[in-house]
Amino acid sequence: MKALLNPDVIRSLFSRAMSDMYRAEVPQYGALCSLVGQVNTGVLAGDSAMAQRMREEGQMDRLDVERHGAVRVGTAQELATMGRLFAVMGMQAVGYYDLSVAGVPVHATAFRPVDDASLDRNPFRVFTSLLRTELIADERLRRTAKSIIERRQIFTAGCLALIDRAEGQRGLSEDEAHEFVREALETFRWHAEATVDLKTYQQLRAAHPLVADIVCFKGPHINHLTPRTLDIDAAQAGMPAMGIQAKNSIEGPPTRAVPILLRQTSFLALEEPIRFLGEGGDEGTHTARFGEIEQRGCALTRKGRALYDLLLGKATEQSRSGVPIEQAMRNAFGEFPDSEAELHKEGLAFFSYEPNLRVAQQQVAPESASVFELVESGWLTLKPLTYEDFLPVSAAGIFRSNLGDSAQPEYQSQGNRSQFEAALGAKVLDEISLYEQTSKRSLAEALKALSRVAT
Ligand code: OOG
Ligand code: NI
Repeated sequence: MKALLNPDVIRSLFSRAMSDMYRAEVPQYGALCSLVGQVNTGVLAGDSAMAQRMREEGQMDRLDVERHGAVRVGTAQELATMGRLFAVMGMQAVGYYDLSVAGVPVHATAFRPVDDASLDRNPFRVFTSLLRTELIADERLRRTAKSIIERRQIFTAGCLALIDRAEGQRGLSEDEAHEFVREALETFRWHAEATVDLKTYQQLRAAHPLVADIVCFKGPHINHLTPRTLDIDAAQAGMPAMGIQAKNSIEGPPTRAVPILLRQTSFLALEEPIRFLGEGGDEGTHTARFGEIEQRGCALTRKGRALYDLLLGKATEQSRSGVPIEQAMRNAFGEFPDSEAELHKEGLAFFSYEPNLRVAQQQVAPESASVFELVESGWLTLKPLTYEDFLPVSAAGIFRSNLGDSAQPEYQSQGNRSQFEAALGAKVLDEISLYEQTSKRSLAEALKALSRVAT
């Protein structure tokens, strides 16, 4: 029997290859990566406790690897095959994101590793959106769009064959994995030639820039990659000096002592030359590709998430009445508790638990002690669980800032998770349940370790 690679290894090979391709294709992304590198070095030099913690947790050597990328597909078939392709790399569909509420005619999921060890080995995930053709109002245009995307094949024959093989033999050998990465990469490559004429492109673009982006090309080019920054405020402030045009504001919660969820910002998509079909080979441009950076904080419980959404709503309301959005966010989020102890006590955030065996040896915990008492008296140490997912309102902000047009249509639409799952051919996992399980497992193990000391 031939030896099969761990899917985490295939994911690392793939994200590396994707990063190399993107840096070569989008030089500005390379500049952003250098900026992030400088900012991260500065933060670590100034905060030796953080540097120490990251070294202990083995995070240093993965600091530079990309956290996520994004693609947009056109049909159920494309989404389902995308799901199978990512499964070869140990990535599953987590979360459902409805973007129609923000005037973007797609819904989405994130393909990502789910267990801690895999996230640790390589955190790469892909935010994957599916076009909702039913949101194209004009019926003739909708039919045009559908017939174009239904005719195309975005995966190479070699890639499809290797997905089949991986499913059949439950993995890939090293040679097969290298070939798979080469073939899979083709799907994500940029094409400077459109598959339609300029007029069709313009019509689809008028329906929504995203419709044109998804429909008019040979495949779903990777539209951004996102490294991790340790100080997103500094990175945002540093962009102009590097000649990088940053998006106006950082998406997500404001700066806090204890970071929560996800903060992200991007540089604006580049206007790139495109050749269109037709006699004269019309020339035009298209904006799709950009670079993004992210900073992750702790995962919130359902209660914490409800509070986040409530305060985000308040801030949005304030900003509609003229308060700058950053100020509005700071005003609203004053109400969100900002210490680990409070977040834990009020059940707003998820934590893992470390047993403190030295304390337990000196002083045995009373049988009846609650988890909070064990934390307060030092038997258990808290560690926030990192949020590994996305935020629909932030994602919509990232989409919008990169579409060029400021006016967004208002869709009379609800999310449609079951339609998305039918297209994918599988249910998406519930992200909050994943954090819940991790937290519970860690608590059970910590309590067991403490009780072993006690006996
Ligand atoms: C995806 C935008 C969403 C994020 O980080 O929230 C996203 C896209 O533009 O296709 O990547
Ligand atoms: Ni992104």
